[in-house]
Amino acid sequence: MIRTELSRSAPTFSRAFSQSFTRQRDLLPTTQSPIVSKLDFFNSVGGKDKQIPTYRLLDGVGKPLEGAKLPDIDKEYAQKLYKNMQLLPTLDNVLYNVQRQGKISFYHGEEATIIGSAAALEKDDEVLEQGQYREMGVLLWRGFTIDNVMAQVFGNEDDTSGKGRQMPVHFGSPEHHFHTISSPLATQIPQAAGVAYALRRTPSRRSQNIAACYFGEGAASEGDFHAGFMLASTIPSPVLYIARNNGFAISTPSTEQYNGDGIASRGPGYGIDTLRVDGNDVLAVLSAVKEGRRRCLEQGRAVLIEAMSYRVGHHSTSDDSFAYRARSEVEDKKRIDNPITRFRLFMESQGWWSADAETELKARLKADVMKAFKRAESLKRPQLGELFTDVYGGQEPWNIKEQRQELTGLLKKYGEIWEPWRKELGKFRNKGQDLLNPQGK
Ligand SMILES: Cc1ncc(C[n+]2csc(CCOP(=O)(O)OP(=O)(O)O)c2C)c(N)n1
Ligand SMILES: [Mg+2]
Repeated sequence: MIRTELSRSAPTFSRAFSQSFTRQRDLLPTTQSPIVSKLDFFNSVGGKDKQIPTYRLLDGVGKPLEGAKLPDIDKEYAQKLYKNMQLLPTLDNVLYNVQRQGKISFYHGEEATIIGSAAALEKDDEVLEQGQYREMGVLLWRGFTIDNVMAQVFGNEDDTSGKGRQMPVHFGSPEHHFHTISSPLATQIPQAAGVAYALRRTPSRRSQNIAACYFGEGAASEGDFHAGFMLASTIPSPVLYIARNNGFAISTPSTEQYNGDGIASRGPGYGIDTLRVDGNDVLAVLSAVKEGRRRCLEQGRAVLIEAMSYRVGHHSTSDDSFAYRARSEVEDKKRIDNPITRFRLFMESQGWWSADAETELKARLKADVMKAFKRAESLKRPQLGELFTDVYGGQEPWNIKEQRQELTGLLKKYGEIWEPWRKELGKFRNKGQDLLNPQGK
């Protein structure tokens, strides 16, 4: 309409000029966004009223979907995946029943997401995970032992993660490229973008390694999520974000956590390649994370995978989830869609697993975990003076020196004569003598 009026009111314009004017005017500045004339709000990246689909290979009873391209795995590899998946609930159960350290968090229900992704990463990819917990399976897959786990949980002298100075299940291991966990949620998301950028700038690791960053759908509500995604989006670097959407952030259900289509819908907003995967299907997670990793390296850019699952266990030992969800809901999920059962049924259908193997595995894992538990319990805590080592790199600063002196003074005053202190000191290697008598005289 306007065009017609314009050409009528400007009869001296040449035809060529008028056409180019029209073309330019039909484009928006700085975008190739197609122009439509229908007033149509949308709230889904999948198109009108559609939800983002979920990638899956095995159905609920372990049968491959029609057209599913299964990853190329053999019997040994499948058994390794399965054993690692089974180890997580075994550790859960033992720690749950015997825990005396306050808060320990659990894994029930997310074994496929954790082990499937662990298996898809290279062992020297840098892993950053959510404050506190659920990705211990990645460490175990990489060779961190059950003894290592127990030493950290008990904070004994064998604890290589933090010499007994961290909260339980706050693991870390430079040897396993596993960055030490810190409690505040989502802090690892911008850090992972930075780690990936550092990888890109390190010639020996560029195009070789990625940073893999796990977080829950609850953590994705933190400001750090957006800061991290912005950084990863605008400063391209190979970071693979794995969002575990397990339906809950402690007692907050995901229905109250966001109003969009999960976490996956946010990826395209940041220009990040995104996939939603069935987090209870270990083979689908394995394939998805392998492909995500490949894309990260090939494009040198961030990728987002949202793994859909359900947190079957309580949030932690300090949570009773039946206060905010029905016991029957949990029982139903356990029965209908159990990631371990699903994979076991698949293995059985391949002739790779049997009832006898199952009984033997469960008994062996339980015995291994109990043995490590008893050993960890019997060990001393590190020397008390370790409290002050490795706090900072380089020269020890004055405040640490001052604190050591203060504690030594208190030990001299109360260590021998006050029963609660005497008793407590007995739990440490050398009973505080490394501070009281550093020369060993
Ligand atoms: C910044 C911050 N806020 C609150 C908490 C307390 N907190 C610990 S775990 C958790 C829930 C996290 O939920 P989600 O991210 O979905 O992970 P999930 O526990 O389901 O694996 C909360 C709120 C925290 N650790 N850090
Ligand atoms: Mg959650």
